[in-house]
Amino acid sequence: MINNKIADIFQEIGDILEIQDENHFRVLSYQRAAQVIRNLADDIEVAYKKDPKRILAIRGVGKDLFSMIEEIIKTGDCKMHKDLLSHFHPGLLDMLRLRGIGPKKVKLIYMNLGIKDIKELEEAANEGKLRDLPGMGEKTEISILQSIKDLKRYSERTLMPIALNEAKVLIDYILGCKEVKKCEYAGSLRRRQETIGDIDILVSAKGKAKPIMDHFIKYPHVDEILAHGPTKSSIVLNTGIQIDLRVVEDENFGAALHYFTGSKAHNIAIRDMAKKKGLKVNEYGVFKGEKNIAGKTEEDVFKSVGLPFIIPELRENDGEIEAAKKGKLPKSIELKDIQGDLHMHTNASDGSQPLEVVIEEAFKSGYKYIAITDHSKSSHIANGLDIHRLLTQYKEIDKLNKHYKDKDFKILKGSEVDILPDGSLDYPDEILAQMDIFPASVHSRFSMSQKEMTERIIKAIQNPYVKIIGHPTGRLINKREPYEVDMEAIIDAAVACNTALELNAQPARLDLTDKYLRMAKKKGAKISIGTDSHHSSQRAYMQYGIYIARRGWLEKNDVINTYSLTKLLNHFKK
Ligand code: DGT
Ligand code: CA
Ligand code: CA
Ligand code: ZN
Repeated sequence: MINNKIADIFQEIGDILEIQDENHFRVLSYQRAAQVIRNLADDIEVAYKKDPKRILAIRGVGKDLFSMIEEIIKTGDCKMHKDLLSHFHPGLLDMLRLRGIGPKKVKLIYMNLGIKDIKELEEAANEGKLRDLPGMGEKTEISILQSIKDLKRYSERTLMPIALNEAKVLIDYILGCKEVKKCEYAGSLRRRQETIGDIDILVSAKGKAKPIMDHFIKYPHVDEILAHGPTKSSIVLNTGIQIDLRVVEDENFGAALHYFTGSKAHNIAIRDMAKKKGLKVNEYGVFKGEKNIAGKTEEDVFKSVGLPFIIPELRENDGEIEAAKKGKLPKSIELKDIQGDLHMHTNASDGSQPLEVVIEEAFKSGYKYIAITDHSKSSHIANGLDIHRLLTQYKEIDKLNKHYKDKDFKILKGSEVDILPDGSLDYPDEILAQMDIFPASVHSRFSMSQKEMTERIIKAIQNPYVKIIGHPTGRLINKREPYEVDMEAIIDAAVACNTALELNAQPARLDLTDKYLRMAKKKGAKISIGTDSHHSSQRAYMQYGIYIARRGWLEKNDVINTYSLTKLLNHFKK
């Protein structure tokens, strides 16, 4: 319906005019029209096409607004709206999305303090600068900070691991309904994208769908029910995550799973390919004329268009279909290929468990080796180890290695060594020489220019003691942008120096990203998937690293911690 679009445009015009202190009645005319139009039951476009005069009959729509509506119907755009926006700080409109903040408050804050966006507003509220404005106080500041938090929660994409855990619990709940036959999640979550917009869940029913829908919307963690229909329902959980549930026919489950797994671009490419073979692909199946020839499983769908199964992680229409045609899909890495973890912290720095617990847990998990990599001395906040503490830890490790000697398990001496701003490392060479393997990471001075940062990291890559570069872009998803760095140059240097790059598996890092992993693979760089774990429970993060590695087209041999201990140590010897 075009109504919402028109209403949004009018609302924005009204808000901008109000912030700009325009005539009160003019402001109101846009805001009221927006409200009326949003509540109309009839589609304005349909009404207009039947008879344009019908639009003039809408309450609050006079000649001016009529011609704007006509313009939006005909061109999809509104010139006045665009002109207004082009002379306006867009951040001021974002501020309006905060609960309890209207145009009047935005104007007051902007005029008095020059605050132009939510970030500046948050800073000002934290610094107590808002409380002295007329009509505001400490309480207003607190409530503004709360609404900023809420807005972030609802507008940011959810980290894949968080969505994955939500989905697992929810699916268990859905399976608790007797009418459910199958239940699986699809969408970006199944493709293991690093962040998730919403979670798409498919179910097939043994009988009627209605009891499933009724069960679904009664999920205890529901904050809001957006839709409750016979075959599709949507809810928002109290974590802010939206869930779409669709009921599909069991005999079409595979086709639906393929369709709703996406990506959209992959679906379109498959559909076009099928068309050339005289087939039609949609969420109900693969059709030859009227006949549905493949819908039961995803394998059937791929087979019917002449392709082998393509794992969800690769379905981005980024070469996977061509590779599948040629039989050149990667033999994707799996969790069971992993032999050890080369990035782990203990409570000597900022981890939460003592050395022997970290080690025993890793041993019990079946790993063949781990590297203990506590922070180095310059990472003060993380309680980085000075040389004395480091060497004491190494003595402990020697002792523990004796204990595990006959158990096919080795503790490697390491450290997560800071790469200092000039590219040198945080310990002298004679200390580095005592380490078996370690990641070197940037933890300071993130704001360097791209040239400086690239040189800094390349210098570390060239250091003969450095075997791995930790979390190479430094980004924290939804929190901190990656630092400026020429990743192509980094990868080239890593290849030249036989230095591996890390895929840090912390949910908010997932760094390197799938795109760079693929670039690294193409250029022949090796990857170390490290959990950067600060507690044994974070061993589970390895799985997230594996998902992203699969999205980066990585195979077992691209990842050094799939190697046996001997192969790993030999790899760096030369
Ligand atoms: P998200 O939720 O933003 O993280 O990303 P997705 O990929 O989960 O997207 P979503 O939830 O909008 O839709 C789920 C899947 O449904 C999507 O991956 C592919 C399929 N799909 C949605 N819309 C279309 C469409 O217009 N055409 C085709 N071919 N597929 C679509
Ligand atoms: Ca989705
Ligand atoms: Ca969806
Ligand atoms: Zn780090």
